[in-house]
Amino acid sequence: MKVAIVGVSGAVGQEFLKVLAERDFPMDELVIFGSARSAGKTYEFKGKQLTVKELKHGDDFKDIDIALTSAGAGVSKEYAETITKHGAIMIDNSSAFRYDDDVPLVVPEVNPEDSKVRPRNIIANPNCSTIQMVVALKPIENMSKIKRVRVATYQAASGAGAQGIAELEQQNKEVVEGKPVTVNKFAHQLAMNIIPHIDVFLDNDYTKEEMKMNWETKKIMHTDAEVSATCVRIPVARAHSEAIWVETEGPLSAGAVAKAFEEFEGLTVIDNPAKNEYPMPLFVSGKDDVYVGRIRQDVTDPNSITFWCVGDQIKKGAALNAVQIAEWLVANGEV
Ligand code: 2RA
Repeated sequence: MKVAIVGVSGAVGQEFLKVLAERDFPMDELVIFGSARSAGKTYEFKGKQLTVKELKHGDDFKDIDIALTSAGAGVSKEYAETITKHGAIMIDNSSAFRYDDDVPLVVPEVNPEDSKVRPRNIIANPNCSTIQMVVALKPIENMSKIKRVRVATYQAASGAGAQGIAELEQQNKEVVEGKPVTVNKFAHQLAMNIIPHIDVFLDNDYTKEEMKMNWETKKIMHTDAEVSATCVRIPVARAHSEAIWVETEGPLSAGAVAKAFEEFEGLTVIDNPAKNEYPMPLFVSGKDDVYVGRIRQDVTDPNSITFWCVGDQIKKGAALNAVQIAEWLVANGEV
């Protein structure tokens, strides 16, 4: 088994290295690729130094079985053919192929079987805000069909990559030192602020980030349930939080939903209001599971449940989900 990482110098690329090592992913060799700028750099993997190879068109992926790619949609589109032409399965973290009918969009806890049908040898990793939400929606859908979802997100700087985290750190320092604040990556100053704007605005006045939660949920869960999202960037380093309202066809009690969450693979429940215990991004950062809490009946509707959901954006929202797809392929003889 030979695995490649494409875009190894980015925040998700670096997390691929950590997650593959942490989970002792079964492989004989790991090859790491990056841009011309990253080529020649070295990164440690399980005590060995690996050197970044420049991503080029050619036959470098000839013996690769699985390629984990996270170098942006443009790079994914340009190199998909190079990566897959000899049979490598490309698990792509970008938005390049998510909405293509012949590319499965997979969250292993929700729709692992979709990975089997991949005519182009590409499997897409969903957007981070969608991944953590559908892990929590699935056990609800298993009990009563979901009719509608409303969600407000509180997304960490890490969603904008390593530069996003660096910009937040720099702004925090500048604010403390009373200096003018540098703004590059985000539309406005993020430190001491929140920004109700992630990705571009679309014709319907939602942002693309918000519509991704609608489109991707339908594709992953094979549902026609509509999702209305408001996506907000907050000055937190690396875990996304979401307030979620779910309307189901039949009534569900908060207790039954909490039990279903507890029993569901990939979810951890922290829900003890009496002790001020609920998931928070500071404590979920670096964790594998999606955390849920504040589970309660919606006072406006007996057929609705509302809860709070936090997931590490770089881990479950990106690198870990992709590696779990790879693990599923291995475990099911798909590779
Ligand atoms: C963000 N969802 O948080 C994006 C990253 N994929 O900006």
